[in-house]
Amino acid sequence: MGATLVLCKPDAVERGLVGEIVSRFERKGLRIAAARLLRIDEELAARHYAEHTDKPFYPELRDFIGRSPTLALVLEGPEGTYAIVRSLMGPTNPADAPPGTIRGDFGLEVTENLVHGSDSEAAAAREIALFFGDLGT
Ligand code: FUP
Repeated sequence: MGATLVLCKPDAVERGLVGEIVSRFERKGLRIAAARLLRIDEELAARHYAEHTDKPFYPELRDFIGRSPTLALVLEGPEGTYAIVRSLMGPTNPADAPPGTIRGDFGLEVTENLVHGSDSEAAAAREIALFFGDLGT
């Protein structure tokens, strides 16, 4: 069994693409284990994107991720679920993402890239605790 954190970012919620995105994960066979709609404030953004806070793009990323609600999900599936999720998402920059991926089908630029998925088992454990630790998932 594996689990990973997925964020449907503010652009996905604003554009009404949450159903489409979640449906793709469900049709793949992954299961929703937890979900919550929240606005990511500056403190949570800095913890979630700790490795990016010194990067030049961080202020734009922080403002974007907090501008309206995000749907956070824990998805469960086989071992390596985080990698399955990332393959369905496509590369970070939607301009490079092939058709058939979420970013390739719905995105145009790197900040507003619709979704986040943990990039390793360790990151998944850390990020699930960050977003759902208080719920005991
Ligand atoms: P990913 O793992 O695909 O979410 O990508 P990264 O961890 O490398 O980047 C995290 C977020 O930072 C991306 F979703 C978008 C944003 N970003 C930029 O806005 N500009 C960049 O040059 C790189 C990343």
